Amino acid sequence: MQGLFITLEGSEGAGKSTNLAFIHDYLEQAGHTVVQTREPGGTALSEHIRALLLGHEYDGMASDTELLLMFAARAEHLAAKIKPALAQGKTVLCDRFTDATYAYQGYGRGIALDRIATLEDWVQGSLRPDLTLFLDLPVELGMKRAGERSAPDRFEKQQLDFFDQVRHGYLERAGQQPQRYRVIDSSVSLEQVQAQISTVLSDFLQSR
Ligand code: Z5A
Repeated sequence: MQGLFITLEGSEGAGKSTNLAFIHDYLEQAGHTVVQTREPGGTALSEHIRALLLGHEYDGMASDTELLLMFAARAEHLAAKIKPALAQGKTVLCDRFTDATYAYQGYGRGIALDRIATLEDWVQGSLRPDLTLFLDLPVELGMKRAGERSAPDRFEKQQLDFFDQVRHGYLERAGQQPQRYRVIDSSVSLEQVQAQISTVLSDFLQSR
């Protein structure tokens, strides 16, 4: 039986890294064999592409280059890791996926969404996440939280209006695809965030 494909998304400073281990543990305790991975990245080649995308060596990279590198990394990740794991019945927990491409390259950079959809169909075929958790919080609060971490990468150096567009993109897509997307209010305490996550995962697993 094909495994479950669960993705975690978040606007800047929303707490993805903080909550990944919690989700991983929850799924394992529910009896799933979990393959945790991330995008861009997840395989040796895709991690090389990640370094190009997030580092500052190519700060002026064209938006189309950025988009195509995201999908190049994704094609490799799907072929070498995600699809084989799903075929073995494993649950794949992926830190960001194509919703991030719509949000950052589409809504953030302004690339036409139908061009992204063309690449999505080409690279993924019919594969889409079974469940996407979107950790949401106001941009100012997210930037404040993120600012208290390490030096910013190429994306984290963007301005407030870019992240406003990214958040708007995620929320718009969540509204369009309510069967798959669950929006988690991440402006509250970690305990309250994880209580919401537990409810979503419990409902989702019961519905399968
Ligand atoms: N990207 C793209 O453009 N297109 C694509 O297709 C894909 C990705 C796949 C790297 O992603 C970049 O790639 C990303 C989008 C782009 N750029 N950005 N920005 P990433 O996922 O690797 O990086 P990230 O977005 O910075 O995520 P992160 O490392 O998981 O960070 P985070 O969501 O901001 O979470 P955090 O580090 O767990 O939390 C931030 C701080 O808040 C930290 O100090 C926590 O202790 C604190 N925190 C967390 N939760 C709480 C609560 N509830 N209360 C108080 N404080 C909290």
